[in-house]
Amino acid sequence: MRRKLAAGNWKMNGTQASLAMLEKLASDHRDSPCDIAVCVPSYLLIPAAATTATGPVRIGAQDCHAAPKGAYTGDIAAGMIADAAASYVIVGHSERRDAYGETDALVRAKAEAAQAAQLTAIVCIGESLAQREAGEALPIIGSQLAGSVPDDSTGDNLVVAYEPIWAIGTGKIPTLEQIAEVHSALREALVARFGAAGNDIRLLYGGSVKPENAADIFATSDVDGALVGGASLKAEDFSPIITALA
Ligand code: G2H
Repeated sequence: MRRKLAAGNWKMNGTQASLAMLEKLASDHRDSPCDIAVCVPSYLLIPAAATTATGPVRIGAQDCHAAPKGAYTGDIAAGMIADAAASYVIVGHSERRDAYGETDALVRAKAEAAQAAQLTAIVCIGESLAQREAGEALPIIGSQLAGSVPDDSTGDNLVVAYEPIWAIGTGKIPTLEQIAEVHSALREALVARFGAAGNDIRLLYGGSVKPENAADIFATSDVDGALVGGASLKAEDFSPIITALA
């Protein structure tokens, strides 16, 4: 049975003052049957993990380098994220694929580094609007999945997030049928590659998830939770999303 996961992605938002929100989430959802994660900017990893050490909220980073250490100015290694007592790291978010030209091969190397550091990699994939309109969504997503996911993946060290690029921060979401179609194709591909263990890997939907649409998205088959950006910045928005998942 896959545990549901509500993961927030603060992107380049939040300050030390935002840590109070994590305490509120932890207290409001201390009996939640779901996993809860918040992926914070790197400089908040240590205080966020310290703030949430005993509650239901786990902390994640938003990217890592593929190398364990070295002369990579400005980057952070997966081992450093683990050393901060964080549990997750997002890799291959479309904002990074776009801004930094990150390829599937690089995303896979980062996910491998994350798994080697005992972190759970949240690997993001998703099609552009042009690809969707050209009828290429499924093949594109299938190829991103094949190229970005490491061979040693399990339900413990990998989460896949389907984030159609055109739905990110735009308020638009795919139809529930489109989400179901993609998630079912992803599940099939994971089982084809990993056998029964492919059934243990969680599939999140991401892109303009809000309190108003969360319940419908979570009722969609093969959706095990959400990766939430804008609506994870305030407890009053993220909290009802977590509740809708339970
Ligand atoms: C997609 C998502 C979080 P938002 O990037 O990863 O952001 O919920 O703001 O669309």
